[in-house]
Amino acid sequence: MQSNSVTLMGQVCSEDTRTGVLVETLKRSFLNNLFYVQGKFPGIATQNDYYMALAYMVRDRLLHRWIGTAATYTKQQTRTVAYLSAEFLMGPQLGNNLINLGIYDQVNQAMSELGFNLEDLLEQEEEPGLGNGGLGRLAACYLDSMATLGLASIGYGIRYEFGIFDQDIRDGWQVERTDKWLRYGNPWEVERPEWSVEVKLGGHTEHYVDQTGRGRVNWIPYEVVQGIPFDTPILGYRTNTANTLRLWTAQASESFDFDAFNSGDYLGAVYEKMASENVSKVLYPNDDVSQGKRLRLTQQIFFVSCSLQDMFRIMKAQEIPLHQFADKFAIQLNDTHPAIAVAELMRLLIDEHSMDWDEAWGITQRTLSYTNHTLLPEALERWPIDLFGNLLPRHLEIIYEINHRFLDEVRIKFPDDEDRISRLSLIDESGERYVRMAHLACVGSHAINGVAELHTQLLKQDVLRDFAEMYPHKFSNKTNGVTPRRFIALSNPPLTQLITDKIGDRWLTQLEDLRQLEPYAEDLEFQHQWQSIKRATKASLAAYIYKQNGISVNPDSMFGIQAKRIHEYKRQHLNVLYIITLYNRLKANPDLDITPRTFLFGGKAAPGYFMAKLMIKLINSVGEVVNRDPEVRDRLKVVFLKDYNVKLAQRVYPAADLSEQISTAGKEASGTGNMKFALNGALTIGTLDGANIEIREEVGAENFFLFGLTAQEVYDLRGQGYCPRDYYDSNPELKLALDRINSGFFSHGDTDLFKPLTDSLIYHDPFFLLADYQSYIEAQERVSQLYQDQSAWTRMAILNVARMGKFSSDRSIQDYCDEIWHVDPVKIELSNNLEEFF
Ligand code: GLG
Repeated sequence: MQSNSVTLMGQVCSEDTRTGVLVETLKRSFLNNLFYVQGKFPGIATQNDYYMALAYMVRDRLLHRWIGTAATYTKQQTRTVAYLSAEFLMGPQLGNNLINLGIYDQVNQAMSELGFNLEDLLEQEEEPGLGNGGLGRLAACYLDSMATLGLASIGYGIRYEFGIFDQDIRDGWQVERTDKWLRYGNPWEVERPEWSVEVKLGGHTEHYVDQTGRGRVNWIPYEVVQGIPFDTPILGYRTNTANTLRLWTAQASESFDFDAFNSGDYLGAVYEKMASENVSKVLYPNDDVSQGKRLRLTQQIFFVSCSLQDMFRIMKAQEIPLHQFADKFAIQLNDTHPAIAVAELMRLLIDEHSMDWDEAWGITQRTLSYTNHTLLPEALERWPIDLFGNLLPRHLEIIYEINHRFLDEVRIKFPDDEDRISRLSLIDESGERYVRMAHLACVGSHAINGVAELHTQLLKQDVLRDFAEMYPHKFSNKTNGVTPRRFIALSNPPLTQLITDKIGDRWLTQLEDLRQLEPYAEDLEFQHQWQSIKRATKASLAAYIYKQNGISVNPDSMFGIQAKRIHEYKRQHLNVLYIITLYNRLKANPDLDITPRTFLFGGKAAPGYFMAKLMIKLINSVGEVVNRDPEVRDRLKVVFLKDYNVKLAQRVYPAADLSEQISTAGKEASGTGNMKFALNGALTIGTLDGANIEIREEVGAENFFLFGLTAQEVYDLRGQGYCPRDYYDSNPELKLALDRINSGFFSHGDTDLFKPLTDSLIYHDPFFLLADYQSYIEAQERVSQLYQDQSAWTRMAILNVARMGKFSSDRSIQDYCDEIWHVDPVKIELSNNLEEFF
């Protein structure tokens, strides 16, 4: 048989015939779903009905792989990675599944033959915004890579009814609206009520000795919440593997409040039931800050306990003895949000499965590993002892016992060092007493990692220094990565095609192959194609901006984009200071020859973060003045794109010329947007922070716009007593920019509006904007200069893409496999014979 022909019903036929048959089958299956699942016909069907019919059609095609995968894992009792994360920022599923199934083009054809536009239907999907930003999106990229590499894995998390809020902008301010993402149903999930579990909360413990003389503990909870799993298939790219994302929904337990019902307090009992359901109601909208709220801790124990109990169920179903738990599962804790797993796994093994302490502790440590995602002190989770003991009395006892044994170990290694003991203790006793979750995670895990080289180094040097001295062997670095399937193949089809035409399509799973593009960097013909793709994606973003914001931007201007959560450490306001500086120059000299620029921002601020919200207002206020000033003559435009989410991100990355990665050195653990921009051919202006450092190493210093203090210099300057006011006084352009804000120029004469922001900069400047200002301005000047030479710019952009291979999440996951999880890929053979399952 020739490679481009296949056997169909006993006949050898051409690829074309096969495609034709597939397209016909797809059309039929789409219509079947519209009629028999949605119960609609074209006369009354809505756009959403069509989306749903298409989604179900695709899901039908997934199920075969999903079932085949589960059957293989069950039969082979496969070692499995359990990725525990409070957030999974998955993004829309339909397009990605089409890409991974390899039927995007055929579905496109089928839809257009039926008179639909596939892109419109893709647009219809409401994305599950079950995460805040980088951490949740990383979890999603990792699921994609694990499935693509053929690794058995389950993602465990919470099925929040309300994900991250939708962001509106009114009068330049952020306004939050609830995200009712489940409103029209979710075609990708399957409810599994038969695998529900119960989670105990509150109450007290009773200690007693059983008949065998063994000390035992009985935990009598105040309430019990039920967790119901909802499964979503996670398809690998062009493989048979389809893993599972299992998210838990909280429901009132049926077994529990019979007392209340029986005592006649019917409404009271129903009310209590409703309260349990709040557990999975809403995602906490804070990125990199811990809030210390009881409901948050409840969410954590809820999903961790549900997930661990689910693993016990799987062990039992596969008849694997419990002492082999660490051989069956490798559990990765995505930050400290699931760190309670240390105590919960101990509790399940000891209290519920009668294992002795030492064996249980050995299993716990061998099973768990912990990823830290931040150095910011305000992000480190600590729980007041009272709150903790009140909600989790048994866990607190277990933590005390872990701590007792751990501190004895410390005393042996570091005799007579009481300071060290109090620094390392799982309990912070310096004032009000707290449980330190990062310490719990460090003690209970066999591996601890940071997410970029610098971050890991700073962890060892600073935040987790005592642990690094105690357990040096536990520490390693795992630099983040992103999936090229969603962030190039799906979001940038023309670039994907151009690359594939030159080097074949293996790069989508072997991203290092992009190196083969290097020789084309100088090729004028190739540069030209590259430029026209960039121009087209910019034009399409410009059309979107016009529709959303009513602002017309010039696709031939340079698009510089800063899209990420709004945070002082990420320094969106440094970018604004540059915009004002350029504006001031134009006002002083209207004929100044500058590179026309469009400054784009996107990102949400935590609803309680006043300064971040003020930064959004500042961006919009500056935009309002600059965009309308006739003297600017369209050479500067400032746009705030509202409601930045995965869907919008996929539009934004391909259209960027310049990627703004300008955090204060030593603050951004890694960043992953930096990778997505560079992979789509944007050049980076950035500090030596997080993964920027490694990106610069890979692409070459000459192809990266560096500025600013190093982490060490920031540290030293802070130590010497940093005085931002000196920079303000001595730099006329900086002074002018800040004074313009303060004068009320951007705020209809209101001189108070931005004062909190400018005062903070001039008198405190915790993130060293003023110290980095001049260096940033100079780097931006180099950017503008280079942009004038389109061929040189494009050459650099091509080299950037060609050298970004390291930043595939496939590489990150391979590192986790080799150095932490020790799991191997599993081949999934699909059979068409359903009988085989019996
Ligand atoms: C964190 C960090 C980011 C990091 C991400 C994924 O702030 O720098 O890239 O996790 O590791 N809270 C986050 O988003």
